[in-house]
Amino acid sequence: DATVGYLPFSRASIGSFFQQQPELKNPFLEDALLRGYLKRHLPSQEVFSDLSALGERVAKEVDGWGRECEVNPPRLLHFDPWGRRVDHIVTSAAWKRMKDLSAQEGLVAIGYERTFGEWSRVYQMSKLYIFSPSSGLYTCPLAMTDGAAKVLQSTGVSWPVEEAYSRLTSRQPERFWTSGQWMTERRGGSDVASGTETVAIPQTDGSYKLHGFKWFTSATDADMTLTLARIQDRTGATTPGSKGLSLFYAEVSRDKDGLLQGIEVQRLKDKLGTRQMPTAELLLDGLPAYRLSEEGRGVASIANMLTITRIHNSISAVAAMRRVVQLARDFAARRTAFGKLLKDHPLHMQTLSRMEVETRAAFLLAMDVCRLLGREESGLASQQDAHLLRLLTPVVKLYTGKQAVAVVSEGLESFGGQGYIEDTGLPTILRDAQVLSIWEGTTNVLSLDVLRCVARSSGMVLHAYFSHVKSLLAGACSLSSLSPAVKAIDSALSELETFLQDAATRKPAYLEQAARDLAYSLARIYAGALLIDHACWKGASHLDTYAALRWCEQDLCVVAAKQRTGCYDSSTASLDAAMVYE
Ligand code: UCC
Ligand code: FAD
Repeated sequence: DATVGYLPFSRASIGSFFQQQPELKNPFLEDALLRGYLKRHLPSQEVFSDLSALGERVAKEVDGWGRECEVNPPRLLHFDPWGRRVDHIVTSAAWKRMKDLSAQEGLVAIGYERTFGEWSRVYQMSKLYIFSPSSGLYTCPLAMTDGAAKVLQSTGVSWPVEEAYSRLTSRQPERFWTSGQWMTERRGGSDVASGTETVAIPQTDGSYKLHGFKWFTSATDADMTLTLARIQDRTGATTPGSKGLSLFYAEVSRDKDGLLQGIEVQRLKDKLGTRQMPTAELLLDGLPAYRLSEEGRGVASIANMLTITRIHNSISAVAAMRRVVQLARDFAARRTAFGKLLKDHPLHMQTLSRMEVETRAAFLLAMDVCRLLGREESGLASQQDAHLLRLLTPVVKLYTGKQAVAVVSEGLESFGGQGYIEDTGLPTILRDAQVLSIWEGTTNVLSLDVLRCVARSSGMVLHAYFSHVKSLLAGACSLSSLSPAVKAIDSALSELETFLQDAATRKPAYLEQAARDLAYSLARIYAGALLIDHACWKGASHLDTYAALRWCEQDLCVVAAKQRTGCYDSSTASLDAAMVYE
């Protein structure tokens, strides 16, 4: 019919407009703060070239593998075709490529080679930060591998773990091993002291056989593991509580017929996120193991692993925030609404800029802990550095874990409905962020860890914190542009000091009620001081100053503000419970 003419919507024709998708560009070149931070602290051409090359590979190739890990998740094959129990965890080709890449890139090795001295950890973690959001969660086994290497190093690299140590820290894909970290049992993952039922039966050759049930074991395709168990005496008795726990090393091996030695995989977990990675329930049924710690020193000995994995967790949290901001800003330059690009709507830019401030603060927090770790491992740490590392590890883990969920969630909204669409890959980022505040110590458990480390140091840890924050502000005194931020930190520090003095006169339950808010205050004040310090660096831009000012506008010492409401009083505690159960 000549009168109808061209029909844009007809039969198979669905119109000519297709929204351009956000493009993942080289995450190193796209990250002004990371580059600035390294330029300031580790200005090495070798590092820049390496990170730039990794960033290019991540954008062009590795991100696709990460997606493949998500859409082709691991599965458990209990039986072979002839009915034999094999408990084979089948993983994707992409997951295996991640392992090879991790070895080649030295993602664990760099921390132990220490080519860049005290900055080696910053270098290593910068690589992990670039890799993490595209890694298909391979950063999880890497975290545990790094943690295990650290424990083996601290307990002594000698028989029977020297081979394992050399494999965990190897750059050769065919030699590289990963480790598990099997702590959680059905009765409890936070309270491992009461929750651990696994027993270790001494063998005549000095080794042990483990019997128990591990409720969450991530990246269970690992080659070895560290785990906790109670040693049985001749009568079969064990010591309860933390004092009864010892640390064990075990290899995950198969016999010549491919059967797992001393382990049965009960099932793989069906999880909200981290679907790329197998997380199994394991029956330990005579698993051969070696004791690494003194008897009863299991928790203290695995603490080295916790420090490392919590730092990795913080890096992955910041990396998730950074990834969503990078994609969101790219999208804002491609999507039009109400006649202009999203980037030209000031309210949309305000939203992204708030996410950016959160991300910058989290980045500086996490990198500062890496810096401290590097100093400790190179023998350069002062007493103050050591105290700060102990205090800030749980603080940064708990704070960035929570921030990641908030920032990534906001980030998804910035893509509109597409942020909710599964095969854009965006929902994966949110699902995977949600675990960061749960595993490796929940927010509350880590807040209590902060209290414990403060209490056990008789004031030394807090002294280190206050003096370091003050020293970070020192460079800003002459810069009037930063003075509102400096004033805000100064006044938050005074409020914090007053709170702590008051809390010291009260019953322990008072401080326990305040633990989470205290940890948040420590994080916010410290992050503010780091932003100010970075803005004072000669290579900084006016936008670094702007970020510091924006950060310091918020309530920095939440614990003092909440205290004024009386919310830590014992009467409030009972009302909290009553209201919850009304
Ligand atoms: O979730 C897991 C793996 C997930 C996958 C890996 C992801 C990595 C990131 C990837 C990114 C993509 S594995 C499970 C993780 N589980 C936890 O984190 C447990 C959470 N619960 C706690 O942290 C608790 O606070 C406990 C278990 C540590 C509490 O145990 P105790 O026995 O009641 O604690 P005590 O009595 O306070 O501490 C016993 C000893 C003490 O040493 P001594 O006896 O010398 O005074 C403590 O000082 O252990 C020492 N200690 C520590 N030392 C306890 N915690 C620490 C610490 N954080 N740092 C140093
Ligand atoms: P619970 O300890 O029962 O905690 C429940 C709630 O109570 C939490 O909100 C917690 O904050 C709160 N709570 C507990 N104690 C207190 C307190 N004293 N005061 C105030 N609040 C409190 N574990 C491993 O060992 N190895 C692994 O490889 C591993 N992989 C995992 C993978 C995934 C995907 C997940 C989700 C978990 C994994 N875990 C692993 C387990 C994880 O470490 C635990 O789930 C976590 O430590 C919490 O322990 P729980 O589940 O027993 O919770």
